[in-house]
Amino acid sequence: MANVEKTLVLVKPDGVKKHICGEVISRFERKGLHIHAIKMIQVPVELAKKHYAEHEGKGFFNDLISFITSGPVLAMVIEGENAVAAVRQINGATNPLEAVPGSIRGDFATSIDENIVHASDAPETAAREIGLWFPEL
Ligand SMILES: Nc1nc2c(ncn2[C@@H]2O[C@H](COP(=O)(O)OP(=O)(O)OP(=O)(O)O)[C@@H](O)[C@H]2O)c(=O)[nH]1
Ligand SMILES: [Mg+2]
Repeated sequence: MANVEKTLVLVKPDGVKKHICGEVISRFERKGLHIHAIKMIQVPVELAKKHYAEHEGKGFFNDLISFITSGPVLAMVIEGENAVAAVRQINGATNPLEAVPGSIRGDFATSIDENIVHASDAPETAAREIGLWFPEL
């Protein structure tokens, strides 16, 4: 297999509350990707701030931190060929109203504030985020 990558995926509190963790996992598995690591976590504010550091100073930063710490999150390392791009394709566009039907955000969300999933946006970002969320790996 060429270009095997790992990427960090979160099912955010809205996805956990909607009981669609299994649905989300199933979509990655059906694509041919593999779950390398997985855990349920109540996110400490410090971890949330490090994770979203690139958005610090933006108008929606405080809402982002409040939301991601509002309930349990399912954190996963997903592995496979071209995993970074493949997972973002399955997740769909950031704004669920622009995400195509058939993508997770297109199928299960209506607002950019609560868009079910997170995924790393590049291999370098994935390495940083996996280090933050899975320091034990
Ligand atoms: N309210 C609001 N939220 C935003 C906006 N842009 C991004 N967000 C939120 O911030 C999160 C992170 O933004 P980005 O990293 O730019 O988007 P992304 O990479 O598609 O989404 P993630 O996989 O969650 O990182 C998004 O998932 C949104 O929930 C915005 O303009 N307004
Ligand atoms: Mg992002």
